Order: sequence, then C-alpha cells, then structure tokens
Amino acid sequence: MTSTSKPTPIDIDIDVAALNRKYAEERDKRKRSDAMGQYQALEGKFAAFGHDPHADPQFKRDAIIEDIDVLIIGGGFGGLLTGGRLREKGVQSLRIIEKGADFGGTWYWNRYPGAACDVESYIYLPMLEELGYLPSQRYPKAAEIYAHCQKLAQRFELYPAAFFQTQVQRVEWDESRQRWRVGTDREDMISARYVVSCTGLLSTPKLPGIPGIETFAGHAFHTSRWDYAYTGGNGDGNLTGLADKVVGIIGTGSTGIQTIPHLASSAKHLYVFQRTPSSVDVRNNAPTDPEFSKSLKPGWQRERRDNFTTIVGGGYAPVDMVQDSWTDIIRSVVPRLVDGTPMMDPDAVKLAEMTKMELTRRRVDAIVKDKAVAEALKPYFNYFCKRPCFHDEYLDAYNRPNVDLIDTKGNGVERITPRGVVVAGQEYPLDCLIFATGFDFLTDYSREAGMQVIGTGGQTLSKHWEEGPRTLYGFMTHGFPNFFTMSIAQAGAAVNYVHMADEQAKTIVHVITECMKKGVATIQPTEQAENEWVETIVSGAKGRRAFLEACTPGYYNYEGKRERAAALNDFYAAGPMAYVQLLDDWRANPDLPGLEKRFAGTDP
Ligand code: N01
Repeated sequence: MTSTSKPTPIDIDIDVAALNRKYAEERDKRKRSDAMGQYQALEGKFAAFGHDPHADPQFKRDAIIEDIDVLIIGGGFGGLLTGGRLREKGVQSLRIIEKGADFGGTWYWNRYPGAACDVESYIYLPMLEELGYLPSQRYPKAAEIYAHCQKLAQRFELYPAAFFQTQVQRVEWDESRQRWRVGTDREDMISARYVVSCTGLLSTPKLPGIPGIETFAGHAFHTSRWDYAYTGGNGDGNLTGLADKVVGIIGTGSTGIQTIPHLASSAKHLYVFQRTPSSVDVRNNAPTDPEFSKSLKPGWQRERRDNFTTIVGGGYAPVDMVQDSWTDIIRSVVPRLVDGTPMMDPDAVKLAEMTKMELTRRRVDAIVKDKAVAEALKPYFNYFCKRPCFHDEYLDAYNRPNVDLIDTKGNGVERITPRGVVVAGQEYPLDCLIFATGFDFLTDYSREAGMQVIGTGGQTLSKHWEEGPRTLYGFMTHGFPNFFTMSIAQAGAAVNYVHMADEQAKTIVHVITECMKKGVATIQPTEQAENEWVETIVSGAKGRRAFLEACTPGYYNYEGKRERAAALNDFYAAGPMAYVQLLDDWRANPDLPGLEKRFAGTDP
C-alpha cells in the first residue's frame, strides 16, 4: 500500500507564467459565442441518428393499464440499484420502464469498439459481494459491464417488472388520488404511488452543428449507436467492414480515445478530426489476480469504494487501496504535507497540476514518432477542465501509416460536404463519418429525459426548474410529491458515478419504504428545506466558478459560457464522501427532517 501523505517529487522545470499564458491562449481560441448552442439534437432530419441498432424495430405489445406502488423510469445502474434495493425490502408492486431493449443504460447504448470503463471494476460494478462475482479484469470492457447489469436484473427479479422499448412521455400528479398518472409512447396508462426517475447522465447523444452536416452522402452514425452491420466486428474491434473504407471520426474525448485504436487497425484509412486533444495517461489494465480475489473479506467492496471516493474527492486516507492513475492524479495535483493535510498554497497546487500535465505531454513525445503530430496531440489546460483519459494504445495509433491526425487548431471542423469533411479549406473525402461528439449534460431535465412532469397545481418541472434544479439533497422537489430524480446536480459528484447512484438509491428506497411502513400517503420537501439546500449548493458553487471560467470550453463549463443554471446545477461542495455521510445521518433520523408528510386518510 502506498501512503498518500507524500507529494511525488518530480524534477521538472515549469514556467508557470508562460504556461498560464498558453492555457489562456488555447482557451480563447476555442471560445464561441454560440457555446452550448453549437450542438444539434438528434431530432427532425437527424432523428435517424438516434435509432436503436440493437432493438427489434418490429417489436409490439399491448398497452397496459395498471395501478402500482413504484414506477422506475430508466433501467441503467440508477434504476437497477433502486429496483434491487426495493426488492430487498420486499416491495413487489414495481414497474420499470426503459427506452432500450434491455437493462444496461449507458452500457446498453455504448457498445462501440473499445468501450470500457475507466474506473476500476471492483469499485464501479455495484453489488459484487451480493452477487458473489468478481470482474475478469481491472478495467472492464463494456460487454462485461452490460452483462453485469443483466445479472443484477435477474438476481432481483426485475425482468418481469420491465417494459422495454418504451418511452415515458408524461408524468402527472393526480391530487384526488394522490398518485402519479404516467403515459408512455405505447399508450400505457400507469397509476403509481411513487415515481423514481433514473434517466441517467450523459444519455442524450448530440451532434455538432457543423454547417452542411445534413448533406453528407456517405455512411454516418454517433458512437452511442454504433453500426456494426456496416463496420463488422464487435466491442473488441476487428471491424472487417472497414477494410476498404476511408473513415473519419470527429471527437477526441473519452469515447474517441477508446475507439480510435480499433478504427486505426481496421480502416483502409482513418482521419481523426481533432479540436482539443485530451490528456491521455497510462491505463495498465490487467486480469484479476486470483490472490486478490482470495484476499477479500466481507465488506471489502464498500471499503474500497469509499477509499477511492475519499482520495479522488480530494480527502485524505492513510492508504490508497486502488492505486491507479486516478488516485495518482490526485496525489500529484493535490500535494500534501507529511501529516496528510492538503497544501493550501495555491502556487504549490498550480505548480503540481502543471507538472502533472507536463508529464502527460512528455508521454506524447515518448510514444508519437512524428514531432509535428506529437505537438498537436499535447493538451494545454488545467487537468480537471476536461475528463482525464487513460489508454495504452491510443497515442500509438498515430504511428500507423494509414492514420492522419487533422488538427483543427481549436477551430473545429469547418464544413461537411456530400463527399467529406473540410478543415482549413481542404476537403477530406470519406466513405464513413463517425461522431464521437458526446452527450447533453445537465441542460433541461425534462428535455433530456424526454418527458413532461406536471406536479401539484399543474406546475411543470420545467417551469419550476426554469433557472436550474431546485431540490432537497438533489433528488426531491417541493410541489412534486412522491417523485424522485436521480442526478448529480445538487448532490454528491464523484468520479465513480455508480457510487453516488447507489447512495441515492439507498436513500430514495429508505424514504419510500418508511412511508409505506408508517402509512404516509405523500411526502415532499418543505419549501424551506428546499430553499436552504439550494442556498447551500449555490454558495458552494462560488468556489468553483473562477476555476471553470479559466478552463478551455467543454461540457464541464457549459462550453465556456456560463449559463444561469450553472450554480444551481452544481454539486455539494463539501465533496462526495461528505454527501454520503450527510445522507447516512439523515436516514438515521426517523423523522426524515425537511420532509412534509401527509398521512393516508387525511384530506389532500
Ligand atoms: O464526449 P465529449 P465523449 N469539431 O463531450 C469534439 C463519459 N465516458 O463521448 O474538446 C471538432 O467528452 C470535442 O472537442 P472539444 C465521460 O464522462 C466515459 O467522448 O469540445 N470536434 C470532443 O473532443 C466523458 O467525459 C468513458 O474541443 C468537435 C468530442 O467532440 C463523457 O462520457 C468512456 C466538434 C466530444 O467529447 C463524454 O465523452 C466514454 C467540432 N465541431 C465516455 N464538436 C469511460 O469510462 C465537438 N467536438 C472510459
């Protein structure tokens, strides 16, 4: 075990002032007045980009009319954990509605070649101890995670409760019955006492609004709807259908980084159109060591997961159990005094961050042979302005003769024509164009979830959240009784998203089952509790504002143009483990403070 108490001594000469200027220069090149408006939703003439390549388009079923206790919207980890924990508590009257044709959420949709999780499997895949399962490797491939989702659904008998290929369109509070009326695109009419909306993060794909995008006459798709019928192969690559194709890919974020090596080894020729290079650190994946498996004691997963979230959340733990590139970043970027206290000196922190980023750039030089290409692949921004990436084959792909990096120097692709992609006046003819251009992130909740939510007095959630979310602890809203939203907005945000989803699921299930036990018909936060929590979030957000504004544009900072909702969309500033503790303490209080309860039999 490595002690986290010592900063890593690295002897690198950093000119902080010069690098600050370079960071600002690179950021300013990328700032655009249309910011978030530069993207294109998958609707209208782009609707076909959103079609599900894994589902049976002929699927039909009769509409259902039913009365149930709990409706869960979404069958990803959020829905699975909520459903699983409800089942553990004996709740049988349950329905799960999912847009895809199976459970899995992110891992149902994202099956692109190379898709894998960048958080260690032993802490990312939930309920490993309950399922008696240990993943095959440290950083699991998408297929193994998707299979784990199905195992969870089987273990908790969630399949009989599931409606797949179904989209909830409207959720409306019926005051007279004190229940939610839920309508779907298959004309189901469901009446539910409780609704838990687990529609996920980064689940609505977006396209760039590049001029001419609709004119491209070749084959095109978004990475989250990978077209294996065209490319051949599978999640491990071997894309035989591309052997005679010239392929272009736009986007070099976490998705692009993982899929580009497979495109490089399969396509006749690959053009990578880059706007901003990502930081790409070592991956060091490895099969699960049987000795590790033997060493595990009951409760190990929670301990390991908490340890990781503590360290990566900037807190202190005497040992680093995971010891990977994530915890290494924090060790490097948040230097500590020998007793473990973080160094508060901003100059020391800045120097540490710049040193870490310089090491990332040196890694590019060590791997990429062509010096000009290497230079273009070097990231110049604060490490946490964008999601850090980890890959051991990505940079090497640029040493292949069939791969060209087309660096747009921060400008992005200029135009798309019927034949291909234009950058700096030069057209690159393509057979196939792949968009690794990401997903909506904390925009309008109802739009991202694809449904209208109407609470008491006919008010819509969109209207109540017009300026950004208003919640207690991120998942309950005044005026929307018995309605829960699973999200990171106004909640704990952790690198290991599933950790936070699990804590929210536990708490939501606790509230629901306590209400059932005590005969509470409706529950919602008081206006005062909601206002106080919103104030906690907004005042906490002030601390991150300057940092985000100095960042190069990306989805973390609303593409460089702060929106009114930004402060309200922020996370609990005390950190993810403080959020876990807060929820633990709150659940321990039988009064569920801050909630307004109405008992069954009392007038609405
Ligand atoms: O999407 P992104 P993603 N011309 O938004 C580029 C999670 N995830 O799907 O950086 C040219 O990060 C854009 O350029 P720029 C993870 O949380 C996790 O890759 O904006 N390029 C960028 O390169 C991640 O953060 C895992 O300048 C254009 C790319 O498109 C999140 O999902 C794996 C352009 C979009 O990158 C999203 O990742 C995958 C234009 N006009 C995803 N417009 C793991 O766990 C946009 N771009 C490993």
